[in-house]
Amino acid sequence: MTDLGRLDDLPQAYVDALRAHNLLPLWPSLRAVMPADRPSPRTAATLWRYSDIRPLLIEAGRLTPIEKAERRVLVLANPGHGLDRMQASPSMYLGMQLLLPGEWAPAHRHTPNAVRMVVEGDGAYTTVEGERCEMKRGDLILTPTGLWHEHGHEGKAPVVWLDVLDLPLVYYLETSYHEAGPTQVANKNPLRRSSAYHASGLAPTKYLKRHTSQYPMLHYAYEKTRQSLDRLASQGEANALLTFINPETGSDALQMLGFYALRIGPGQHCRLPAQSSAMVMHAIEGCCDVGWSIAGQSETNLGRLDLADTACLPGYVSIHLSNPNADEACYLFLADESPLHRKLGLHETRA
Ligand code: 1HN
Repeated sequence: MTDLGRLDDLPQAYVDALRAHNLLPLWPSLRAVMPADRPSPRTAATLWRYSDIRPLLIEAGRLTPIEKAERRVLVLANPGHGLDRMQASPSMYLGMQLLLPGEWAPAHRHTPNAVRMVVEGDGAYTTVEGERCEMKRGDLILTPTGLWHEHGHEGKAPVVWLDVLDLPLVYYLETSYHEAGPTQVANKNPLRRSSAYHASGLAPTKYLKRHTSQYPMLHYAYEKTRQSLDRLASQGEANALLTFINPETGSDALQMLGFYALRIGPGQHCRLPAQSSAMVMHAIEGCCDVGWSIAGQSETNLGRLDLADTACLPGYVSIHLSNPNADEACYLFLADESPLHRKLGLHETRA
C-alpha cells in the first residue's frame, strides 16, 4: 500500500492558508478514515461486572432522590469511545437503572428507541402507551420512539434493569429530544396486549392490523423466552438462538437495534461469526466465558460473564462463548446494530 503524504510534509504557510478558508487536505487522513481491509473500531472489548455496579447503584439511591434524577441510571461507558460520550458502541447506549420501592419515574417520550432488560427485583412496572408491563427478571420491554412511558414500583426491594437505547446514533444525527407528559391512565383492557401474541404462529384476530401503532408487542416475558429456548434445546440444538421480532411483520422488534436470546447448553461452546455490528451480551441466568478473535489471529479472552454481568465487543470479530457449568444451561440477552446496518446496506458477516 502506498505511503501517503503527511500534514507536516506541507509548508506551514500552506496549511494555515487552507485552514483560514475552512479547508483541509484529504490525503494525510485518508488511511485513518478508511483503513485497509477492516475498520479500526473505537469500541473496546469491555466487561461491566454487576458486583461492581450494584453497590454503586444502591449508593446512588441514597445520594440522589428520584426527583433529582428523573431516571436514576449509571451509564455503562465504553472507554474506547471516552467515558463522557455515553456510548457502549457506535449506536448503543447502555445503562443500569435503579428504582426503589414507592418511587416513580414520570411519563415522558423521546426520539431514541429504548428497551429494558429486567435484572433484579419484583413489583415494578413500566406503562407504555397505557399498557402496564409488570417487570420480571429477564423480561424485555420495548419503549419505541415517540411512545409515552413511565416507571413505578409497588414492591419491597430495589428493582434494577438494563436500558439499551440507540441514543448515540440519534444524538449524532442531531435528532435527540424528549417531551414530558402527564401520568398515563393504565388501560384496563388495552387494545395491544403483548401477552396475546405469545402463542407462536398465532396472533389475536381482534387486534391484528387494527391498531395504529407499528409496535403491537411491547412486553416479551422471560418465562416464554426461556420456554422457547428450552424447547429448541430439547429438539437437539445445543445452542439455541432466538430473535425478538415484531410478531406482525416478522422483522426485528425495533428499527435500529436487534435483540436476541441465546441458550448455551451445559458445558457447550458457541461461536458467533464475525459481523459488521458491535455486540452486547448480558447474562440472564448462569455464566459464560467470553473470548473474541480477528480472522487469522489468536483468541483474546475477555473474561467470565457472571450472572447479570454485561459485555460489549466491537464489530468484525468472531465471538467465542463457552458455558463452564456442566450441569446448567446459560441464558444470555444479546443486542446488536445489525438491523441498522442492513437498512444502510452495510451489514457484513465473515467466516
Ligand atoms: C430514558 O428515557 C430512560 O425512560 C432510561 O427509563 C435511560 C437514557 C437516555 C435518555 C433517555 C427511561 C435513558 C432515557
